[in-house]
This record gives sequence, structure tokens and C-alpha cells, in this order.
Amino acid sequence: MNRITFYMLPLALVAMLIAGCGGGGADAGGDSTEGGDTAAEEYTPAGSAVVSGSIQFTGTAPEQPELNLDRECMALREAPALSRKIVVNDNGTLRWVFVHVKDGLGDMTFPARSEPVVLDQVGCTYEPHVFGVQAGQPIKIRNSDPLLHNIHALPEANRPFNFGMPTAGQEREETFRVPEIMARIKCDVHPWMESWAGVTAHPYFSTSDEAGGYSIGDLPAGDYVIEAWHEEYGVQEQSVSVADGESVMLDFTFGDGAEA
Ligand SMILES: [Cu+2]
Repeated sequence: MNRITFYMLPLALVAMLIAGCGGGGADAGGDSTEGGDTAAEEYTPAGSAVVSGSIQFTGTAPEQPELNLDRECMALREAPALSRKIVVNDNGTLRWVFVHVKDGLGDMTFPARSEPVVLDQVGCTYEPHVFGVQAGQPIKIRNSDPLLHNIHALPEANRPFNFGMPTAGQEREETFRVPEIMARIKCDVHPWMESWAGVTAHPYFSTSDEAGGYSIGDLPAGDYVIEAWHEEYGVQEQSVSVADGESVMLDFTFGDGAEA
């Protein structure tokens, strides 16, 4: 799933460059009460259970192709940029897998955290490549590069946004209002730039790191369905039960021949 094709959109790009802003982004910032959301509140843990584990990879690790950056972007970097669609870590685990509680929280509601998640643009790549955010939690989008990027979010459930950031140090906050696994974000100027946001109704998510690990803590005791998403290998889910204060290990395996 999620075979992504990059379409260059020269007309849209020209329009964006002239207008400085595409559709939808005009109401960013200071709008945390829009749509009847309650204002963001301090985060207080709802429980003390932990589900954690590692994302194993099976099969032959594919090469990470070098991205075909333009000269302006190359000049910003010390090393070439590699594709992050499939990143197999040195220890044989898989990076950039978004893991979240898909089911089991019942009617519990979790106010969106007010502390923003940062999505940076550095050396003509997004940092991070995959991230989680609560619906209603701000995403602080930053341009650390001294050149024009545009941030074009292409969610399906949420309102799209699309705006240009021409100078280094610029920041702007955006918010996805409803849960969505996953919302794609791209740059129309640099077609290799891509990031994925996992938008959840709760704070129980994690993204596998450079050691393949993930950890979801502060969970209330309960029976949960945990879903793991990978951009190329799709989704898998497993059920797990945790008691208060308990830590449960739950691994997933992706790759050639793995059950998806
Ligand atoms: Cu860009």
C-alpha cells in the first residue's frame, strides 16, 4: 500500500510562488478553540502501564537510494540525502514505523497537549520523516534552510494546508483537528521531501527509532489493539492486555514474507 507517486505540479507551484500561499492555511495560529475543541490543557498521565517493543525486519534489507537533490539543496548538506522509505537499522530493525493504540480506550477522552510537535526543514529534508501528534495539538513547522520550501499537507480527513516559507528561521503552527492514520506532508518545490503525520485522538503513540524501538507509556490498564504502520509495508495490528504499572513487550515484524 501507499505506493506514492510524486507529481510535479508546475502550474500549482507557480501559483503558489506568486500567491505565497495556497488554499486553506489562512487561519493558522491562535485558533486552538476552533471547531468547539476545548483549549489545550496540561498533560496529565491517565495511567502507568507501558507497551513497548521493537520493529523487526525480515528479508534482505534494501539499499536506501540517494535522493536526487538539486544543487542549491546539496550546498546545504554535508552528506547526500538518502531515501527514508525503508530504513533498516544496523541491528536489523525497521525505523520510521508509527505505532499507536488503535482501539481499547473506549469513551475516554484526552485533551490535546499544548506543547507543539516540531516539524523542521533541514538540508531539504523533513525532520522527522514520520511523527505522531494528537488531534488539536499544534505542529510547529520550522524552516531551518535559507531557501524557499512550501509545506503542503495532503490529509484526507483533515483540512489541507499549503503555504510557502521563504526564509531561514521562519515558524508557523498548524493543527490537524481529527484523527487520521496517516496524513502526508510534502514540498512542491522539492519533490523528494515527504513527511508523514500520525494523528490520534490520544497521546498513545510512538515512532520506531534508530534502534527499532518504540514505547507507549502512561497507559491506563486495559485491553488494547496496537497498530503499527509503515509507509511501504502497510499496517499490522496485535492485541495486548496491560495492568496498572505493568510493562508489556510487543514486537512487530515487517519485511519480505512478513504477515501484513
Ligand atoms: Cu522544499
